[in-house]
Amino acid sequence: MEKTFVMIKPDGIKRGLVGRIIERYEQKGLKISAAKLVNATIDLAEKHYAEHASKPFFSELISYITSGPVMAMVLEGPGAIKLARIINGATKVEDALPGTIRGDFATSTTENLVHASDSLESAQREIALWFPEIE
Ligand code: 3AN
Repeated sequence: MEKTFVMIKPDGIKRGLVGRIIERYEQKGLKISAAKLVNATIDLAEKHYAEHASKPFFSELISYITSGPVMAMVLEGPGAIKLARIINGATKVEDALPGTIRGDFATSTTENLVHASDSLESAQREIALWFPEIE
């Protein structure tokens, strides 16, 4: 069964949207195989977003993701990687369609509530990074 790494970011926790966000993955058949609240260190956040290190929004992204707890999850199911990203919606707030998590709830591109791995490689890397205790 395919696995993906999904994270509800600090704005999702602060706004009390955890239940409504998780419901969307579950109602499309994705199962939670691991979940925990994490206060990400700067080191963990920088490793997670390593591919964005040279982007102008990098420092803002790191401060945001370490500004409060995140809900880190491994979700599994057929086509889990693509499905979780479709459920999340587009990265840019103005492109995220109604019916997606970001389309319905996000109000900014930086604070866009959720993350999901974008490929099999990213999923494996991110699951190992956030859940080193999982084999
Ligand atoms: P996604 O989370 O949809 O895979 P990425 O990987 O391109 O998007 O970007 C990672 C995170 O960086 C986004 N979730 C968002 O918080 C932030 N981000 C991406 N592009 C921008 C941007 N143009 N301005 C501000 N923040 C951005």
